Amino acid sequence: MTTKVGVETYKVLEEAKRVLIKNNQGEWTIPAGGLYPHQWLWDSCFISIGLRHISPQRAAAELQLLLRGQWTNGMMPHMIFTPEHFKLDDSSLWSSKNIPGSPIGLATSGITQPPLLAEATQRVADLLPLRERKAFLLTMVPAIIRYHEWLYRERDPEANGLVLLFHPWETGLDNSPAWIEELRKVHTPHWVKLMDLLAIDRWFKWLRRDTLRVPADQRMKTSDLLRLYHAAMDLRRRGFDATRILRHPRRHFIVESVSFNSILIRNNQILAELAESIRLDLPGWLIERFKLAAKGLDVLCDPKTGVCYHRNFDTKQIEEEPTISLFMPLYAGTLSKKQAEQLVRKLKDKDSFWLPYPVPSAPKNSQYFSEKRYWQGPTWLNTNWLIVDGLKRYGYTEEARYIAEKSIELVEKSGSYEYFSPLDGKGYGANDFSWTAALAIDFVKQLY
Ligand code: 2M8
Repeated sequence: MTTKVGVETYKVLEEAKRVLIKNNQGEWTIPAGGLYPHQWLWDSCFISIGLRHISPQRAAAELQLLLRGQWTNGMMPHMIFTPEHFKLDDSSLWSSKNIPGSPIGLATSGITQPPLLAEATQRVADLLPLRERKAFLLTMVPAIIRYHEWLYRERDPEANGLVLLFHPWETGLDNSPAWIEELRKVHTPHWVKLMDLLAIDRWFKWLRRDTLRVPADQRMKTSDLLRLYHAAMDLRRRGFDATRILRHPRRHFIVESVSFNSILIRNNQILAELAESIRLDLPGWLIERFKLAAKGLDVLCDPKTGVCYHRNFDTKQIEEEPTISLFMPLYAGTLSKKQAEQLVRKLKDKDSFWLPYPVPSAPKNSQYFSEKRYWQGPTWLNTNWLIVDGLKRYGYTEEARYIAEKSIELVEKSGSYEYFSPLDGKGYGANDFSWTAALAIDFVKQLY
């Protein structure tokens, strides 16, 4: 079968299946061999969304295994470490075993990632036979409720429905221009300043494991990576405890992110549906917070245009740095029809986002734009998936179809790369990347 843009979809399906089999670890999947040897939270959610078309049972296991990493306070860590791959920059950075409430006998990170568990759970459950579905939901839903409770209890100190993030890794969009700016403000110790001043970034290449596998011009600068480690070490020193971190907001990266909150809002809605389907009551205070969340997001948005930017928690300053996050409120479903229309117009602007292979992680006319550099320009299939889902729910079927077809075309043309040039579709980052493969399968299934 061929798509409108001439892609032979069966070839894409075969390629995607090969990648998922290659990265399969039994009951869970690594994002990619070498560079990403552990289990990541939102990767496993995206992976299960594609994997359910091959085996709903295996997709269910992928999500259930994530629950082994849940902390007693409800936090879902962004990484669960595989013991044989412990590296200096991995588990020792977090030392989770020293933190009360972390899972026993398992090393995890101490921060979270975009909360897509409810979405993934619902999609997988829909394809399971009735009896298995119920058992699956009975294990997943109470854990997801505890996770959303943690998010609103620990990360919404002003009880306004907007949750805070303490690290760019929590956003999933690590070096997105918006986060690099915020990070540089608070995590530039003297030694990093000196590195920048003397431009000796490349002397510290040995500290990195990513650039051993991927050319340096596709990743972030070493000094920025060191800032990320510095931020993580600061959080660890405070036991990842929100109360202690919020005591000195000026010293930490603390932001109200549009993309994370948008994903949370949609997942709140789905969680409420899931709980109802198994006759489980959500706590009253949580339902109230879900209602506030949509209004909370409005605080970050221009009511006329529907354009939303993140806010620095300490200064309460809205930072107008355009990135892929601009389009996440479409996924949240919180925009009025008029605002959505304006945002779609922005999406289709040929000088910024509507490039030959949309949607770039940063607009072409941004000073940060680089077609190869990680979250500063390349097109990623996971953000495309979220935008496509939002566009469809707002009735923009043509635009949604176009982005889905171009996403499938990327995989046919270049393979299952981690990210792609939005200009010519060339693949960059890790090859044989799991969520690219999984979401290509889902896009094919959505369209044909
Ligand atoms: C990237 O992030 C990790 C840290 O969490 C890294 O750079 O090592 C991001 O693209 C993130 O969104 C993704 O979940 C992770 C694994 O694919 O890689």
